[in-house]
Amino acid sequence: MTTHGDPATRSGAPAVAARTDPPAAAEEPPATTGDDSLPGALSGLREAIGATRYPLALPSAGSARHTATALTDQLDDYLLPRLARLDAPLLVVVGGSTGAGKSTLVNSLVKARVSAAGVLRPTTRSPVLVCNPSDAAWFRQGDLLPGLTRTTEPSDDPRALHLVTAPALPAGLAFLDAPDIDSVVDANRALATQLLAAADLWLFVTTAARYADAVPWELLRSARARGAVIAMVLDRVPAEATDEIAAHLTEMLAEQDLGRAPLFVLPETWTDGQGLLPEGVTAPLADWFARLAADADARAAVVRQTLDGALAALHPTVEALADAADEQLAAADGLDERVRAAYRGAERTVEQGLQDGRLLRGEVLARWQEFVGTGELFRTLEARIGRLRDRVVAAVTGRPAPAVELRNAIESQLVTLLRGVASEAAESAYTGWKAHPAGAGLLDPALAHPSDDLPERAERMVRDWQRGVLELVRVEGGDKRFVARTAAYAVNATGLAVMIAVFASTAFIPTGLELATGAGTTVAAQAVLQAIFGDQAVRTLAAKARTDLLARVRTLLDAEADRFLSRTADARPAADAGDDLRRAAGRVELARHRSGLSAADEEGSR
Ligand SMILES: Nc1nc2c(ncn2[C@@H]2O[C@H](COP(=O)(O)OP(=O)(O)OP(=O)(O)O)[C@@H](O)[C@H]2O)c(=O)[nH]1
Ligand SMILES: [Mg+2]
Repeated sequence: MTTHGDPATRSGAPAVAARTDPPAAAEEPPATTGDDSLPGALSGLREAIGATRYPLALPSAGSARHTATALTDQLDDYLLPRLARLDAPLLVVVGGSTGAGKSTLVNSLVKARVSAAGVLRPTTRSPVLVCNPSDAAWFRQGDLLPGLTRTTEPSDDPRALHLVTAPALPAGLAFLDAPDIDSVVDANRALATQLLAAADLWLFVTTAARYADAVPWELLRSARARGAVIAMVLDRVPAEATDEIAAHLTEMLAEQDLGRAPLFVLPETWTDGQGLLPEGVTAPLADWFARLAADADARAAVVRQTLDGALAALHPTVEALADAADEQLAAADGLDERVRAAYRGAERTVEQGLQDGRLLRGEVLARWQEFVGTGELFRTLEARIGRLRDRVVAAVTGRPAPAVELRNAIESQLVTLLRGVASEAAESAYTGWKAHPAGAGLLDPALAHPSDDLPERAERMVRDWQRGVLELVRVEGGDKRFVARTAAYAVNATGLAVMIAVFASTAFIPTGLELATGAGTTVAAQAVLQAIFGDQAVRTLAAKARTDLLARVRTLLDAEADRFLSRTADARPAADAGDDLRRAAGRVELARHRSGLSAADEEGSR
């Protein structure tokens, strides 16, 4: 048996490195409201962590989700209950590679077969906690590791904690035999990591064959970064290789800044009928723990060091969460912007379509020409709305069909335009998201096209608009003379003229090419158009009708864009989630310094 370093004589307690981190500058003011005690600050942090999600598939999201869960677990499993009871028994979590002999070692230290040891890997699936009978009440009440169900029988359930008492184990100290950290069983690995985060002291067990494995070193590094108190057992070392292996491991520990962790080297030996190791082999380790159990100050120093280390590690860890939350927000904004740009483009196309006369072609133009009829009645048009209306009324009197057809032509022209722009916008928003790492995950194929009921809604929207125009004409262009039987025609005809004016609202008049044929009709049509555009009353009505149409188009397209935007809204963290996290971590950091935990630790390890 070789013991490298004697922690008990070095510091009077197995406390390890003194923490030298400077106080996290007063970057955040202390909370002026709420509970600024350390437990209060930790509860606030827990809340801030719980309130933040990382659903968008960004490179930082996976590890943020993982970290958030691990931090919440650590707060619940260890930090909050430990702070509430600083004098509770010291918990030694025995962790390490599979089959390293962890259970055998725990059984041997407590001189009873409390945890099954075996040849089948992994043997330990459900953690076993062994303590002196006088400490059982504390562990049974479940403040520590509250997510694990206490059992009195051995179990294979990874969410169970088998509680055993052993009179041979002194009071004030408990061992938790954990599943293997490098398990082929996922649940084992996750549980082992969670248990280690709840340890006051991590007794890391490895063997001559396994000590260079990568996984344990990763965990050791993170435990070191957390300032946890660690002791090492190199188990089952063949006598002839002891010096060489111990020297190599010591070197590795020094390289990882773990040189001050006590190292116990146990030779390969036999187990007795109960599966226990000979007392002579475990004696140095047993003595070390006996001294620790007997020395309340030493135990308190270990607890404070691990606790303060874990608290100090919160700040940078939460900072990474806050950054990830900011990235989620920025990504959600970026995705929204792609959608908004696509649908703004659609709106602009409609607006342009209303300005460049594009809509005043084909069917609409033909129906318009038909509607105004032959030129006879339009040779001399007055620019007054009332007169114009007279003329138009005269033109359509007795010929309602062309009016209906014109109205339908306007409707279908607009609907066609809307379907086109909605298709383009959906496609552009879809492609924009597909090219974004966080966007692709939010898509479903239907989003590449306008919604199924878009044509129906567009038709309804255009008809509502047309009704609105007629209402406008009725209200604003109302003239008592037309309240007679011709009123409906008058309103209808003027309304249609206003709609046509909307389609050509920048004084666009169809070109000679469009109007080249059918001289009589086209002259009349053009004359009427000119009359319409020349008329201030019609221009005013048209401007209102145009604004109304664009507002309705916007509403329609907004509903289309919402199919995308609702997805980011569901995913988006609160606007200040990142800052909330930073503030909460800042408060913990301040409370930690005020608590004197770190100062006590520095004294303890001196
Ligand atoms: N000869 C000898 N056998 C040992 C020693 N330590 C453990 N064993 C045996 O090695 C096997 C594994 O030991 P366990 O104590 O179950 O190992 P473990 O680390 O708890 O394993 P998991 O729970 O699966 O991670 C058992 O068959 C033990 O009897 C030792 O020092 N010498
Ligand atoms: Mg085991």
